[in-house]
Amino acid sequence: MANVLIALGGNVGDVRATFAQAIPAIGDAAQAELLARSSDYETPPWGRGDQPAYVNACIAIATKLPPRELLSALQAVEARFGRNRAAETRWGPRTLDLDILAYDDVRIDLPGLTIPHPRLFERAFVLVPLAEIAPDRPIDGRTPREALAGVSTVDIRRLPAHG
Ligand code: A4P
Ligand code: MG
Repeated sequence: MANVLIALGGNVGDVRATFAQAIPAIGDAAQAELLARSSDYETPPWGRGDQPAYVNACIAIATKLPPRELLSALQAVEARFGRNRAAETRWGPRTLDLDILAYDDVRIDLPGLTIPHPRLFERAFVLVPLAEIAPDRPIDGRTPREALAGVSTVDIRRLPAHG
Protein backbone atom coordinates (compact mmCIF):
# COMPACT_ATOMS: atom_id res chain seq x y z
CA MET A 1 0.00 0.00 0.00
CA ALA A 2 1.27 3.44 -0.84
CA ASN A 3 0.67 6.43 1.39
CA VAL A 4 -0.49 9.24 -0.84
CA LEU A 5 -1.22 12.90 -0.16
CA ILE A 6 -3.82 14.59 -2.35
CA ALA A 7 -4.79 18.26 -2.55
CA LEU A 8 -8.38 19.25 -3.27
CA GLY A 9 -9.39 22.66 -4.57
CA GLY A 10 -12.28 24.39 -6.22
CA ASN A 11 -14.06 27.70 -6.55
CA VAL A 12 -17.15 26.97 -8.63
CA GLY A 13 -20.39 25.66 -7.15
CA ASP A 14 -20.84 24.36 -3.62
CA VAL A 15 -17.24 23.25 -3.22
CA ARG A 16 -17.61 21.90 0.30
CA ALA A 17 -20.50 19.71 -0.78
CA THR A 18 -18.41 18.58 -3.73
CA PHE A 19 -15.53 17.64 -1.41
CA ALA A 20 -17.90 15.75 0.87
CA GLN A 21 -18.99 13.57 -2.03
CA ALA A 22 -15.68 13.44 -3.88
CA ILE A 23 -13.67 12.08 -0.95
CA PRO A 24 -15.66 8.83 -0.72
CA ALA A 25 -15.64 8.69 -4.52
CA ILE A 26 -11.84 8.82 -4.45
CA GLY A 27 -11.89 5.97 -1.96
CA ASP A 28 -13.97 3.90 -4.37
CA ALA A 29 -12.11 4.86 -7.54
CA ALA A 30 -8.68 4.31 -6.03
CA GLN A 31 -9.64 1.31 -3.89
CA ALA A 32 -8.25 3.42 -1.13
CA GLU A 33 -8.59 3.80 2.57
CA LEU A 34 -8.90 7.33 3.90
CA LEU A 35 -6.16 7.87 6.48
CA ALA A 36 -6.64 11.57 7.19
CA ARG A 37 -8.66 14.55 6.05
CA SER A 38 -7.83 18.17 6.81
CA SER A 39 -10.32 20.87 7.57
CA ASP A 40 -11.62 22.88 4.66
CA TYR A 41 -9.98 26.28 4.23
CA GLU A 42 -11.16 29.35 2.41
CA THR A 43 -8.18 30.69 0.48
CA PRO A 44 -7.59 33.78 -1.65
CA PRO A 45 -7.19 32.98 -5.35
CA TRP A 46 -3.59 32.35 -6.32
CA GLY A 47 -2.25 33.11 -9.73
CA ARG A 48 -5.19 35.19 -10.87
CA GLY A 49 -7.03 37.57 -8.60
CA ASP A 50 -10.16 38.02 -10.69
CA GLN A 51 -11.97 34.95 -9.47
CA PRO A 52 -13.85 33.84 -6.37
CA ALA A 53 -12.11 32.57 -3.27
CA TYR A 54 -11.26 28.89 -3.27
CA VAL A 55 -11.91 26.13 -0.84
CA ASN A 56 -8.90 23.88 -0.34
CA ALA A 57 -8.26 20.74 1.67
CA CYS A 58 -5.88 17.77 1.75
CA ILE A 59 -6.34 14.08 2.35
CA ALA A 60 -4.04 11.15 2.97
CA ILE A 61 -5.00 7.77 1.53
CA ALA A 62 -3.57 4.28 1.42
CA THR A 63 -3.91 2.77 -2.04
CA LYS A 64 -2.60 -0.11 -4.11
CA LEU A 65 -2.99 1.76 -7.38
CA PRO A 66 0.28 2.72 -9.04
CA PRO A 67 0.78 6.46 -9.63
CA ARG A 68 -0.47 6.64 -13.22
CA GLU A 69 -3.56 4.61 -12.49
CA LEU A 70 -4.20 6.75 -9.46
CA LEU A 71 -3.97 9.90 -11.59
CA SER A 72 -6.49 8.41 -14.03
CA ALA A 73 -8.81 7.53 -11.17
CA LEU A 74 -8.57 11.06 -9.79
CA GLN A 75 -9.23 12.56 -13.20
CA ALA A 76 -12.35 10.41 -13.49
CA VAL A 77 -13.54 11.77 -10.15
CA GLU A 78 -12.79 15.34 -11.30
CA ALA A 79 -14.78 14.76 -14.46
CA ARG A 80 -17.67 13.30 -12.54
CA PHE A 81 -17.93 16.28 -10.22
CA GLY A 82 -17.13 18.83 -12.90
CA ARG A 83 -20.07 17.79 -15.01
CA ASN A 84 -23.38 19.60 -15.06
CA ARG A 85 -22.01 22.60 -13.27
CA ALA A 86 -22.94 26.14 -14.16
CA ALA A 87 -20.56 27.57 -16.71
CA GLU A 88 -17.04 27.84 -15.38
CA THR A 89 -15.83 31.31 -14.63
CA ARG A 90 -13.59 32.68 -17.31
CA TRP A 91 -10.11 31.30 -16.60
CA GLY A 92 -11.56 29.94 -13.42
CA PRO A 93 -10.54 26.42 -12.61
CA ARG A 94 -12.82 23.50 -12.29
CA THR A 95 -15.36 22.74 -9.67
CA LEU A 96 -12.87 20.17 -8.41
CA ASP A 97 -9.13 20.00 -8.87
CA LEU A 98 -7.27 16.97 -7.49
CA ASP A 99 -3.49 17.03 -7.36
CA ILE A 100 -1.22 14.23 -6.20
CA LEU A 101 1.21 15.94 -3.83
CA ALA A 102 3.26 12.92 -2.78
CA TYR A 103 3.21 9.16 -3.32
CA ASP A 104 5.32 7.43 -0.68
CA ASP A 105 8.83 8.68 -1.44
CA VAL A 106 8.43 8.11 -5.16
CA ARG A 107 9.83 10.62 -7.64
CA ILE A 108 8.25 10.78 -11.08
CA ASP A 109 8.93 13.26 -13.84
CA LEU A 110 6.82 12.44 -16.86
CA PRO A 111 5.07 14.84 -19.27
CA GLY A 112 1.68 14.26 -17.63
CA LEU A 113 2.73 13.48 -14.09
CA THR A 114 5.23 15.03 -11.73
CA ILE A 115 5.53 13.76 -8.16
CA PRO A 116 6.12 15.32 -5.71
CA HIS A 117 3.94 18.11 -7.07
CA PRO A 118 6.38 20.76 -8.31
CA ARG A 119 4.53 23.81 -7.02
CA LEU A 120 3.56 22.40 -3.67
CA PHE A 121 6.02 24.41 -1.60
CA GLU A 122 5.05 27.77 -3.13
CA ARG A 123 1.40 27.43 -2.28
CA ALA A 124 0.04 28.35 1.11
CA PHE A 125 -3.36 27.03 0.03
CA VAL A 126 -1.76 23.57 -0.19
CA LEU A 127 0.64 23.86 2.74
CA VAL A 128 -1.89 25.01 5.34
CA PRO A 129 -4.18 21.97 5.01
CA LEU A 130 -1.21 19.67 4.42
CA ALA A 131 0.49 20.84 7.60
CA GLU A 132 -2.70 19.98 9.45
CA ILE A 133 -2.56 16.29 8.46
CA ALA A 134 1.14 15.64 7.73
CA PRO A 135 3.23 18.39 9.32
CA ASP A 136 6.41 16.34 9.66
CA ARG A 137 6.32 14.14 6.60
CA PRO A 138 9.45 14.78 4.55
CA ILE A 139 8.71 15.61 0.92
CA ASP A 140 11.68 16.40 -1.27
CA GLY A 141 13.75 16.87 1.86
CA ARG A 142 11.42 19.41 3.49
CA THR A 143 8.43 19.13 5.73
CA PRO A 144 5.13 20.97 5.29
CA ARG A 145 5.65 22.63 8.67
CA GLU A 146 9.02 24.07 7.61
CA ALA A 147 7.73 25.13 4.20
CA LEU A 148 4.72 26.83 5.73
CA ALA A 149 7.00 29.14 7.69
CA GLY A 150 8.20 30.59 4.37
CA VAL A 151 4.87 31.54 2.78
CA SER A 152 2.19 34.10 3.57
CA THR A 153 -1.01 32.70 5.01
CA VAL A 154 -2.82 36.04 5.04
CA ASP A 155 -6.55 35.64 4.43
CA ILE A 156 -6.51 31.85 4.68
CA ARG A 157 -9.36 30.92 6.94
CA ARG A 158 -10.14 27.56 8.46
CA LEU A 159 -13.81 26.78 8.01
CA PRO A 160 -15.94 25.17 10.71
CA ALA A 161 -16.92 21.55 10.13
CA HIS A 162 -19.24 21.15 7.18
CA GLY A 163 -22.73 20.25 8.31
N1 A4P B 1 -0.19 16.62 -13.54
C1 A4P B 1 1.15 16.56 -13.45
N2 A4P B 1 1.53 16.23 -12.22
C2 A4P B 1 0.40 16.05 -11.50
C3 A4P B 1 0.15 15.69 -10.16
N3 A4P B 1 1.15 15.44 -9.30
N4 A4P B 1 -1.14 15.62 -9.76
C4 A4P B 1 -0.88 16.97 -14.78
C5 A4P B 1 -2.16 15.88 -10.61
N5 A4P B 1 -1.98 16.23 -11.92
C6 A4P B 1 -0.71 16.31 -12.35
O1 A4P B 1 -3.59 19.81 -14.25
C7 A4P B 1 -3.14 19.67 -15.56
C8 A4P B 1 -2.35 18.38 -15.69
O2 A4P B 1 -1.34 18.29 -14.73
C9 A4P B 1 -3.14 17.14 -15.47
O3 A4P B 1 -3.82 16.75 -16.61
C10 A4P B 1 -2.07 16.11 -15.12
O4 A4P B 1 -1.70 15.34 -16.22
P1 A4P B 1 -4.52 20.99 -13.80
O5 A4P B 1 -5.16 20.53 -12.55
O6 A4P B 1 -5.35 21.40 -14.93
O7 A4P B 1 -3.59 22.19 -13.38
P2 A4P B 1 -2.52 22.95 -14.22
O8 A4P B 1 -3.19 23.87 -15.15
O9 A4P B 1 -1.53 22.01 -14.71
O10 A4P B 1 -1.71 23.82 -13.23
P3 A4P B 1 -1.60 23.78 -11.73
O11 A4P B 1 -0.40 24.55 -11.39
O12 A4P B 1 -1.74 22.43 -11.14
O13 A4P B 1 -2.86 24.63 -11.47
P4 A4P B 1 -3.74 24.63 -10.27
O14 A4P B 1 -3.03 25.06 -9.10
O15 A4P B 1 -4.44 23.37 -10.23
O16 A4P B 1 -4.63 25.85 -10.75
N6 A4P B 1 -5.86 29.39 -5.76
C11 A4P B 1 -6.24 28.85 -4.59
N7 A4P B 1 -6.32 29.62 -3.49
N8 A4P B 1 -6.57 27.52 -4.49
C12 A4P B 1 -6.52 26.67 -5.58
O17 A4P B 1 -6.84 25.49 -5.44
N9 A4P B 1 -6.06 26.47 -7.95
C13 A4P B 1 -5.75 26.99 -9.12
C14 A4P B 1 -5.82 26.11 -10.30
C15 A4P B 1 -5.36 28.40 -9.26
N10 A4P B 1 -5.42 29.16 -8.03
C16 A4P B 1 -5.79 28.61 -6.87
C17 A4P B 1 -6.12 27.22 -6.83
MG1 MG C 1 -4.01 21.14 -10.60
